[in-house]
Amino acid sequence: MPRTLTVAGAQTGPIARDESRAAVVRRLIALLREAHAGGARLVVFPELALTTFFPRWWLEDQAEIDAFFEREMPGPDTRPLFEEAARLGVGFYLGYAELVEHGGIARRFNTTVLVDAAGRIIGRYRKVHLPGHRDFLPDRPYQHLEKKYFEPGDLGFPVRRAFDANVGMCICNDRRWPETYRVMGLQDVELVLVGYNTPVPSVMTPQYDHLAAFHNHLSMQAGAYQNSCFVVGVAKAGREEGSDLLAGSCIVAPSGEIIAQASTEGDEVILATCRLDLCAINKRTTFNFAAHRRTEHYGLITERTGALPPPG
Ligand code: ING
Repeated sequence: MPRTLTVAGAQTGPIARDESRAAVVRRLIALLREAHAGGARLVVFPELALTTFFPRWWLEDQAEIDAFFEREMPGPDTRPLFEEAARLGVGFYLGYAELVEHGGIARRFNTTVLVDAAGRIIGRYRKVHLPGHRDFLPDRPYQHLEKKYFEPGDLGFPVRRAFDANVGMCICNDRRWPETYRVMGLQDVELVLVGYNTPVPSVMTPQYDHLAAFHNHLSMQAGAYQNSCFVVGVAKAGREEGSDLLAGSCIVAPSGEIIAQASTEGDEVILATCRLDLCAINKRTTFNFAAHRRTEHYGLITERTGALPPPG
């Protein structure tokens, strides 16, 4: 009997700055119900799925900034999503801005939680790779200030057993870094869940804006293939507060093939029944890490942060 898991990507269209949490949660519940009707046992929502992508703005008033953060998960506005998911027996990945007090100090992370079919949080991940810049850049149509509003994640890239699979999570820019997938690959990950908010133009690399969709899929297909796992990438998409966000939500097989893909820039459910045993094909052969990796030559990957050119 093959081990399968039907997963849904619940792409959302834009979220307006003044859209209430309750209104957004109603949209998420509608997507969850559609995914459940399609047979999904696990639903992946985007990064920062409860609010507009506020790092596009330079904000100075801390109360205004903190209005985009959740101090509890679930809280009064998000509990209906947890309750409906538990009623339907569906698990989910939910990205949001997390504000947590550690020893009386406020910490702010770009976070996601993994929730099981009973509505319990069984995993948490905090975004490690924060793109963009920390200071106001006056010559840009909008900013990308994740380094201003969030701390780098402090939980690593854990993989846990859930939904009868080895499941890992990451967020948005993490999907562009091979280290993200390899750390999870070394934990035998079979399913990587990743939500994203990808502004186009990116304001950092206008030279590549015409390749935004290609680089999005390239990153996830490479990660899936090189670590022989499924990747579920889910966008918040569309024109959001005057800034375009890339769509292209997709589900990638361990072969690197895209097996499901969104075709709109709005709220849309994509579905795939993942045959998890397909992960074993390359885990046992091409990417049999134990048989082929030579870690004695990989030291620079963790010893050195930035690139150093050869002498001379
Ligand atoms: N967004 C973008 C992402 O990694 C970006 C930032 C865009 C980086 C384009 C490089 C090129 O998809 C977030 N939120 O990380």
